[in-house]
This record gives sequence, structure tokens and C-alpha cells, in this order.
Amino acid sequence: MSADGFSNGPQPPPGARADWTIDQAWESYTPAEHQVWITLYERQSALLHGRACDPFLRGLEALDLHRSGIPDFARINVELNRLTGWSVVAVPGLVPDEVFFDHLANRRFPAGRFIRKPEELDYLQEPDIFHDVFGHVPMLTDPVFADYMQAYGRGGQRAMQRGQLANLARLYWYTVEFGLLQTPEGARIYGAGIVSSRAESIFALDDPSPNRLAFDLERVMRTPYRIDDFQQVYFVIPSLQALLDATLQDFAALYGRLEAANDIPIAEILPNDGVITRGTQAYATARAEAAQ
Ligand code: HBI
Ligand code: FE
Repeated sequence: MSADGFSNGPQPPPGARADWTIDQAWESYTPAEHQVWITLYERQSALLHGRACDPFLRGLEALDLHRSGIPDFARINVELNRLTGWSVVAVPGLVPDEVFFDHLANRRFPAGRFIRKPEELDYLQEPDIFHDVFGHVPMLTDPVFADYMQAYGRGGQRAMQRGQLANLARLYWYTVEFGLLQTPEGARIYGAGIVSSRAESIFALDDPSPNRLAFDLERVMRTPYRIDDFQQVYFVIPSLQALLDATLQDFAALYGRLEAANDIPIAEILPNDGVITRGTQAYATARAEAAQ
């Protein structure tokens, strides 16, 4: 561990602090940048009633994210801190896993300060402020999910020491990024990667192509995911409490079993899977054929 408390991994970019945070410098956003947020916000929020879960919609309201333009972290952090002790901190972009986990373990969510270009509205490589703040932050107002994200950060720190990061990244992907929550009205979105994407907000709930399976932590950790396209499987939790409870287990025994287990092919359904939708995989097949 070097002086700044992190191992001698990649150093922060110029202008960033040792923990990779930067000032948001909210006053330096241009009207055009605020307009991109407004365009994305109006498009997504029109879509999400009846699609996003209630804790997400309550979080949007609680943090007043429907203000006209890019939120000022100093403003939203007052309410976010009061609700669950979380803060949003600005970072230049993706940060090393070790830095990311340390922030989560301390209830700090690292959010990119940059926003996508108007010509990038539908897809961008790296999470921007709309993905991070519109997608991830509203759920952090929910006390149970707030506890889950901190537990995930602590789990990440342990996983790094054991070299089990790949399995833990799958848990993040299939819950925090692409998770669905079962409700009496049907499945609802809580994953940031879905809720911040117009097309996937529709695909994840309505399209017959993907499998939708009951969440099982070990099953998720054995399942690869797509980083370049819609998911071929979505995992559905019965409640946020069930997701938090799943992290309160003996991960050493779990990691031991995972080392001995094979990955499960991404579109496969196992005999003891809880099947909510047996997908056609028509979308993924068509995309694979088009790519040939
Ligand atoms: N850094 N800023 C930022 N945001 C992320 O979502 C993020 C990251 N670094 C690593 C990472 N995510 C993934 O590897 C997680 O699975 C840990
Ligand atoms: Fe994300």
C-alpha cells in the first residue's frame, strides 16, 4: 500500500485526487450539455412509469432529478446523505476496480462528470453522467439497496484479495446494471444499464427474445454477460431485501464451489432454474447472423 492508501496500481490522471475524484465544476457545464441531459431525461422519464420499479421512481422525485439540466452533486448530496448516507462523487471516467470498490464500501458513488454528445444519445462506450446519475443514483435513496451497494463494495475488496473479481463483476452486471424486480404488477426495472437506455427499457420487459430467470446468486456468478448488446438473460429478484440477504453468506465456500464449476452458456436454461420467460433468443440469433 503506497502513501495514498491504494496499491501501486494505475495512478490518477492529472487533476484528479489520489482517490481519483475530481471537482464536478457544475458551473462549467454549457447550455448544450444541460440540453443533452434534458433531452435524455424527458425521453426516459416518459417511458419509465409502469417500467421502472417504485424505489427508482421515488428516488427520481426525492432527488428532484427532473430539474432542468445536469444535477449539481452538491445539491443532490444533501438529500441523498440524509436518506441513506450516500454521496455522489465526480470522477474522470472508469476508475480501477480497487478504487471503485473502496468508494462503494464507504457509501460514495463515483459518477463520470462528462455527458455524451447529442449524436451519441443512444449508445456510448463509457458510463457518462446520465448513465451514472440518472441510472444508478435514484436507487441509492432506497435504504435496502443502499446497504446492498455498500455490501457489494466490501465484497469487491474481498474478491480482489482472492482473485475472484470476474465472478463478482457478473453479480454487479446482472443486478446493479441489468437487474429486474418482481412486483404484483409484473417485472419492473431496477438496473441502471436498462433504466438509462430507451431501447433496453422496452426490450428487457417486453421482448420475447431474452430468458428471464429467478435470481440465484451462485447461478448469476456462473453466467457470462454481454457488454456489447442487449442481455440474453435477465435475472429477477423477488425483493430488494432478498438481494441484500444473498450477500450475507459465506463467500469463501461459494468461491470454492465456483472455482470447481463451469460457466453456464449465456442462453442456456438449467433444469432447476426458476423460469419466468423461456426466451426465443431471436434477437441475439439475428444479430449474430447479421454480424457474419
Ligand atoms: N468505475 N467510474 C466507474 N464506474 C463503474 O461503474 C465502474 C468503474 N470501475 C470498475 C467497474 N465499474 C466494474 O469493474 C465493476 O464491475 C467493479
Ligand atoms: Fe453503471
